[in-house]
Amino acid sequence: MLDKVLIANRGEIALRILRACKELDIKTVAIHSKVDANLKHVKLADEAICVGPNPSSQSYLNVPAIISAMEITNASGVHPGYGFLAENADFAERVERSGFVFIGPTADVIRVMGDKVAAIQAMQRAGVPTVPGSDGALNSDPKALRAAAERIGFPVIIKAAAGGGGRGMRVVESADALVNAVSVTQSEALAAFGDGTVYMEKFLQNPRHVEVQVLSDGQGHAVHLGDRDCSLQRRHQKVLEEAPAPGIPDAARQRVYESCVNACIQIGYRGAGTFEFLYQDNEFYFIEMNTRIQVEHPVSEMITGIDIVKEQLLIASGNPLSITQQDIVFRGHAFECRINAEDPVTFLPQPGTIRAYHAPGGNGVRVDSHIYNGYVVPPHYDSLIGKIITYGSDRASALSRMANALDEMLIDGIKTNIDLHANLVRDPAFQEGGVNIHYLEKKLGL
Ligand code: MV4
Repeated sequence: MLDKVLIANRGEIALRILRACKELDIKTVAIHSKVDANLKHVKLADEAICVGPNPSSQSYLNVPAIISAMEITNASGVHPGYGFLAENADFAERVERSGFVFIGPTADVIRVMGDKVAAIQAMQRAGVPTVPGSDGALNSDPKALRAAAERIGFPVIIKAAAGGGGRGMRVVESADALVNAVSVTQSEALAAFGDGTVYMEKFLQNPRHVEVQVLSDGQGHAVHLGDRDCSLQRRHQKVLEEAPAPGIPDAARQRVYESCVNACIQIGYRGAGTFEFLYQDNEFYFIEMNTRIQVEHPVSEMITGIDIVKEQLLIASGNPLSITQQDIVFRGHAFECRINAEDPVTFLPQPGTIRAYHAPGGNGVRVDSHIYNGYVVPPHYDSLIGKIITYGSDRASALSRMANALDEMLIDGIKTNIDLHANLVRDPAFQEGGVNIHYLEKKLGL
């Protein structure tokens, strides 16, 4: 078993990882920037090291400082959380070359999934359904571009291979705009990612974002933990998630689960991972794979009773998966509201001091947050300050618990999006279930 884990992250996920380590009797090392010395997990960790000044580039992304911290503390592994270095293949490689365990997949697998063209090709080989598209990278030959688009059918979307999460994409409605759109997306991708490779997919007009959570040990065993619907988003930032995705026929669901599990075994996937799909007209279309723990992992934990972070630590310690698919019982429904320190009108981050904090509670209510009275939300990082997760035996009861939990929660001193959530959970279309990726932005009048 891993004996000491360095937590290369901050905020709620760092605290989440610390709690999982404690349950497994693993010693913890917190790293932090200057301003983050008072984070809750820093206070609770066995050891803490300041790795640099406030900008992430000099602290949470400072690879030499983090590796040094592992050496100084004699840590055996590093948990990257989400964001920062979580999907940086070069970091994973340096960690392993320095003789430490990277809690996640191998650097090779991270690298394949970071290249969206390679990821799609790997999934196609493994039998995962993908969006009709260009079968690889595009060149700039106008004739070939036109032929590809006409085979796929307009509208199409041009995406950067090094992009993902909504960065570097352009929708093309007709043939006359195609060549220019490809060339502009190539230039933008080259400038943004240092890689101008682009590919083409059929543009799906009103899909839902449905993703499948997996656990795989890299030793031939893999399971899925069902799906999550993350369609409620604004500018590619998820706002509210739920598990399972409502209203999906069981046959389609089981087919896609099986393809994800097979893919994990085929690519030698190790750790927790997420297959992202667009879901439209009863069909799943793979778009990307995330090789990290995700913000919204708690909703899957609630409906399966499995602690995904503990499973990551067990897998990274070299244990074969102890759970089989038959052991996993899906029960009930869960929601997660992401609580952000942001202006409710402009959505701009609102750093500041928390003057009063009352967390909601009660049956089926979970709060994953690092905040406390007097905590200062710094301006340097993501505005997520916590998550409310509710569970119920059915969707309506989980949603009613969320409405009550949001009303109970009080955060004074900074602006938050709690009222937005309180409004959303009372929205008739959302209550009905199955709204698409455009619903929230339309509701907000964007
Ligand atoms: C798409 C799409 C429609 N058709 N691909 C945006 C984030 C990135 N992960 C993929 N994205 C999209 N890819 C095809 N072929 C629409 C989106 C998209 C989206 C996807 C998921 C969640 C929110 C979204 C918001 C706008 C566009």
